[in-house]
Amino acid sequence: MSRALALVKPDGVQRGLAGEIISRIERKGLKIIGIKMIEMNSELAKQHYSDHVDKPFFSSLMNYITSGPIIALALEGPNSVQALRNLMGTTNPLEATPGSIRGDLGLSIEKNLMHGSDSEESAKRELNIFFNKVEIFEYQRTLDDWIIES
Ligand code: IDP
Ligand code: MG
Repeated sequence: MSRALALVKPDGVQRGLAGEIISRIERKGLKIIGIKMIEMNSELAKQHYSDHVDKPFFSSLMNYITSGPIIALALEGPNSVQALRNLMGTTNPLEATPGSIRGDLGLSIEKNLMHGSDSEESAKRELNIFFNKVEIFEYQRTLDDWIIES
């Protein structure tokens, strides 16, 4: 079982698509083990996107991601990183597969609705940034035998 971080970015919240995005994550079978609305400050944003500090779009990304509330989700499931990345679609919504969240709902490479961890290693790092221990809930779902290989 692995864990991943998803964020509904400020445009997702503003456009009233948080429910749709979270619903798709739930319907896929990923288990929500943590959820909260926060507004990212520049310190948090820099920490989260530290890999992108040298990119030409970094300052624009900082403005965008701190421009309004986001919803952070801690997720669990078999290969949850891969499941989430496939559900989300590629970075540029214009190239994302129809059926994916970005492919169906977005047009902007920057305002692309959501974030999803890109590896197990970054998932661990990112979950530590957004959630502390008491905000993560470990519980059994009675339906899991129908969703997950035993
Ligand atoms: P990802 O969100 O699909 O993992 P990353 O390459 O990690 O994509 O980029 C982080 C975020 O930076 C993207 O989700 C998007 O909001 C923004 N971004 C990425 N590439 C560009 C670009 O070329 N122009 C503007 N913003 C970008
Ligand atoms: Mg990324």
